[in-house]
Amino acid sequence: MDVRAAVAHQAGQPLTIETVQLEGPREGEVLVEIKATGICHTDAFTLSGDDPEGLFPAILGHEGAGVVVEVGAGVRSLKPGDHVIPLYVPECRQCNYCTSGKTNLCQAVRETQGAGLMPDGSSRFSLGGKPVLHYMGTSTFANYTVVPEISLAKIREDAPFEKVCYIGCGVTTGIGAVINTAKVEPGANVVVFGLGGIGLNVIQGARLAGADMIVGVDLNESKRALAEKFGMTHFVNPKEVEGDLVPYLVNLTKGGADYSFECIGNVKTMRQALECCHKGWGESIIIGVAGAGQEISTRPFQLVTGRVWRGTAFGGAKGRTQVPQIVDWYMDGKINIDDLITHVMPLDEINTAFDLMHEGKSIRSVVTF
Ligand code: NAD
Ligand code: AHE
Ligand code: ZN
Repeated sequence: MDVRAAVAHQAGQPLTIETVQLEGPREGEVLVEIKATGICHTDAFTLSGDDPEGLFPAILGHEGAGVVVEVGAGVRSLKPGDHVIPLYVPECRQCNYCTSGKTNLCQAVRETQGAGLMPDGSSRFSLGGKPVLHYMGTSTFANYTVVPEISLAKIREDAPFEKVCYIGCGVTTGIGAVINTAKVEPGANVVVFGLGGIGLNVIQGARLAGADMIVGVDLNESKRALAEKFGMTHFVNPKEVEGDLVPYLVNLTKGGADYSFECIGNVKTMRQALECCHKGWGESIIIGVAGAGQEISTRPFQLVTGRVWRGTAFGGAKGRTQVPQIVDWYMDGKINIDDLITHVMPLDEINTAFDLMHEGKSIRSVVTF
């Protein structure tokens, strides 16, 4: 079938809107009509050429929501008409990662997914007879996409696509990092580096968890008001701090953060996030994604003296199980998504979403089809 897609032909170039061909679902696969997709910083990161796994031409996008149109042979858990959120971290419930009880990082299709292919090693998308690659197993920058059954969370039918698509990455990543990964406890002091589409969800997660002090760190003053609305108690602009940021934050939190979260993707702020943690127990969670060749460093003494450095993907969430619950939280008014979706646009204007992100003018842009 013909589908409308934003194609990434080359690193560093804008996406082009084209009609591409999409084959139907094979065994264990599902054809989904995408109704809405968010644009995450990770899409921009891959498009920039900094992603070691970035491959072109590809159809990017990993924060979508839509409706099942057709299922391939052997698909049992979904049927046409079901509302779904595609998952870049699947949940097969059978691999030793899924059954370990220690991680959400299902590996059932990770190898082919990282190569831009479906689990059988081929692509369903093509243009002029040449394959176009999938991205993160989801490729939501197209009005139709094919996704493995294990990479789809079934959600309730009254949830608005243009809002809950954000649960496909940013919301779950931020809130999940607090609840699943850090397991922040009531009364904890939290420092959040980067108040964008992820960091603001860390802040609302910290408020849900009952954190006491929630410090937000960002170079962009315009993020302050929204962060306060979501629960930030103290704002720090590093440009306005005299001297080093780390002792400033340690002093502000009266000894250091119980938990810090890096939501930028900058290896310098990753170090600051670790080192602003409380001696003896502070834990720093890396969420931001850093480019090829970048490495983190610190004095080992920081770890010897009890600070813990951890990371999280998709907020540690097992998607088929937890995403429907997070949709319920939104529908019950327990979490706020609406105020974070600052821009909505048609697919034709998707490059504007990248511009707004780079200019620091949006939190989340959503494309509706
Ligand atoms: P964003 O662009 O919306 O937000 C980044 C924020 O960081 C902005 O507010 C910006 O002003 C601020 N910032 C930039 N440099 C700074 C600095 N030196 N000091 C302080 N603040 C600074 O991006 P996002 O969509 O929120 O994504 C954030 C990061 O998280 C990206 O690296 C993205 O790739 C990553 N990410 C990771 C996961 C995961 O599962 N681990 C999931 C989603 C996104
Ligand atoms: N491909 C990159 C890393 C990109 C990355 O870290 N992706 C996160 C999700 S970011 C969502 O916005 C992730 O889930 N990682 C786990 C995984 O298995 O990919 C690289 O550096 O190679
Ligand atoms: Zn993302």
